[in-house]
Amino acid sequence: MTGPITTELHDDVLVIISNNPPVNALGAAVRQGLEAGIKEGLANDAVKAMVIRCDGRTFFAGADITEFGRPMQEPGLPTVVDMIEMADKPVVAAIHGTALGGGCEVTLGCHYRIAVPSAKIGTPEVKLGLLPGAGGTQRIPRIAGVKVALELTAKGDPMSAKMALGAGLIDRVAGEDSLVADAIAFARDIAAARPLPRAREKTAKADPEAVAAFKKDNAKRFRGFDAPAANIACVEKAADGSSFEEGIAFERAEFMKLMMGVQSAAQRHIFFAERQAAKIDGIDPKIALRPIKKVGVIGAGTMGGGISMNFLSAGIPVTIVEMAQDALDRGTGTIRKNYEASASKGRIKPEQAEAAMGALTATLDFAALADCDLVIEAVYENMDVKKEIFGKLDAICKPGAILASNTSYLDVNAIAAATNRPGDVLGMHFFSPANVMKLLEVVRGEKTSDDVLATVMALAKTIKKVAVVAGVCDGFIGNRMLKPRQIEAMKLLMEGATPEQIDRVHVAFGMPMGPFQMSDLAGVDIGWHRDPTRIESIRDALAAEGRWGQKTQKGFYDYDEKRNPTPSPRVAEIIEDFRAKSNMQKREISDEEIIEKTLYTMVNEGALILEEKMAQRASDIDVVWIYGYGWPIYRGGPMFWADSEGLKKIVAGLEKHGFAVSELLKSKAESNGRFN
Ligand code: T1G
Repeated sequence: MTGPITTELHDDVLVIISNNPPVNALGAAVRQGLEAGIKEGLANDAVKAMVIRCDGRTFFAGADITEFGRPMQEPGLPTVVDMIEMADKPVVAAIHGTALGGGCEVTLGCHYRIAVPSAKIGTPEVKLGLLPGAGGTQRIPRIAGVKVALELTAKGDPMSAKMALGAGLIDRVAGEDSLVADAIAFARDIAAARPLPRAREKTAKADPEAVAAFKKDNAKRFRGFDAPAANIACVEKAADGSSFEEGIAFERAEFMKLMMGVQSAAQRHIFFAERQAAKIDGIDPKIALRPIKKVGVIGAGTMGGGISMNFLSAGIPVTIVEMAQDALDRGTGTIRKNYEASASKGRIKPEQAEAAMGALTATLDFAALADCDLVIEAVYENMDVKKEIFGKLDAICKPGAILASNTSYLDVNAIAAATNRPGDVLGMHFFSPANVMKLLEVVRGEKTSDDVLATVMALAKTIKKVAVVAGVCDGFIGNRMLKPRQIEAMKLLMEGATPEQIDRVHVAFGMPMGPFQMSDLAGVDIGWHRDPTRIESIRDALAAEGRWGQKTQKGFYDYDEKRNPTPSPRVAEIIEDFRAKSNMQKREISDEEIIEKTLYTMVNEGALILEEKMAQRASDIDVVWIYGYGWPIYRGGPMFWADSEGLKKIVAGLEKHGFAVSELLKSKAESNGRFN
């Protein structure tokens, strides 16, 4: 046999092997090879049972997502799965790595399943805006029941081999290093067993209470998404007394609806965009990286503590430095509290928390950073302070150490110029809370060397961050686009909109919160000049009255003790005062105008970022906004969203309100182009 599938005859057991790196995706050649392999086993009388297994790091990790949107080549995956299930000889799935999506569905078509303890099994299609389209929504309920099926399909998180054994989704657990032998032995054990267990012949018991509870428990998580409801409907169909064929037809129809929809296109876009962001154009992916065995963090505040936890949790020792003992104690105390909280919630084992704390060295002695391979400065945003720190680091850190600033907008080139080793300097902009938010903007200075950049991008994966390369400009990528949004939102207040109207429009769009809710959370006083007598803006007026946001129980909203917001009459007065002083007339503001002024301007800024090469690609900008600001993933990020809205419409909206449109956006709109 040619192509990615080969077969091996072990006496009376035929082993069908896939070798399709990197993840044995079920592309056309694999499906064709599987079909041929099964036919070979059925045609050979010496074969009493078959095993399907994969070489490389994982069992089939799903359909080949790169094939979506292109004409499907026969045989389709449902056909292959049906063929396996209807075989009149037993077929055993030998599972390692991650049997996901179509890979899981191949196992469900098999009559028996054996997995190594470290294997994971699941149907994450919902994370791509889809559902298991090769019978998974009909077979899982029949094998494991409605409850398990809801969790696996509508939430999309995989389960361990142990849990899958408990749920009946696998029949045996193999030795971690003896899967092939154990699978062949298992196949021989059951070779004569009849009737062959076929999921399609089982019955799923309806469980309306479980469905209702599941919908209620996940209402917030599913808000705005189409796919979860479709998965739930398919699982209900499997248990409503319909025949397997009726269920499959229903699943197919629901799958095609999702596949043709913009949400799945958006979520598939982000799946690849996130992986593309890790690649640095123009740098050899095999470039030698600098070993990072020990990390130093300067500053034990909220950011320094959160940054330290990323490395400690990845098993990388951290030396954290502060200027004063009480600040150091507060910082390390917060780190310990965070780990203890995670352990008490069962997110990590107590011994993991202990190990992390054991790898933390806290000191007031700057010289302790001398043997660190990477030092991250996380002190407050003052250029003079940062220059002084980097000058000191230059003097004490060993040659080859990487020096990074966590600055969120200051000029990384100026910081690098404070050292004699600008090639070793770059920005690592973490998002608060740094131990939770997945986004890391890696800011490439003019002189940052390639291996330093590549080292930090690879390190980001180690600490489970989604990293995006940004150029040196005010606000890099994310905050640079946030700026026009916040400016336009404030202007709209002067023209007659209210904070709650603008926030409502953004939340309805799918953002986790609107501009003013975000200001109250982050702090209205951030960046304020602190002079209560100098009142030049609505924000100055709020800050001057101590309306600093949630932390003072009042900001753009008033808050009760549970931090529930209510519109503030005082804020309305302040806005009215400013409007009067500026001789502005209040007018009706439409929701559409709010979108045009706050989101179209963000897209325009994104286009300028691309023009100035401050981002490598439009999809990187999408990744920044999904992972740094909660942009709804089913809209694919600002640039993908603009493409789906139509760039001509974006340009028209900007011009209608007198905004200068970026050349790149204009030219793309004129040529019916897209950013992605
Ligand atoms: N199709 C095509 N390419 C894939 C792929 C897939 N399913 N999964 C991964 N890749 C590529 C990925 O783009 C990257 O490429 C490389 O493999 C390594 O991936 C009918 C319709 C398996 C847990 O959703 O979750 O089946 O960047 O960097 O961190 O019902 O990949 O190297 O060029 O992520 O070790 C359902 C998606 C599909 C699983 C491995 N399956 N994949 O993680 O490596 S829809 C999924 C993952 C479906 C059926 C339906 C992860 C992983 P490059 P990686 P990793």
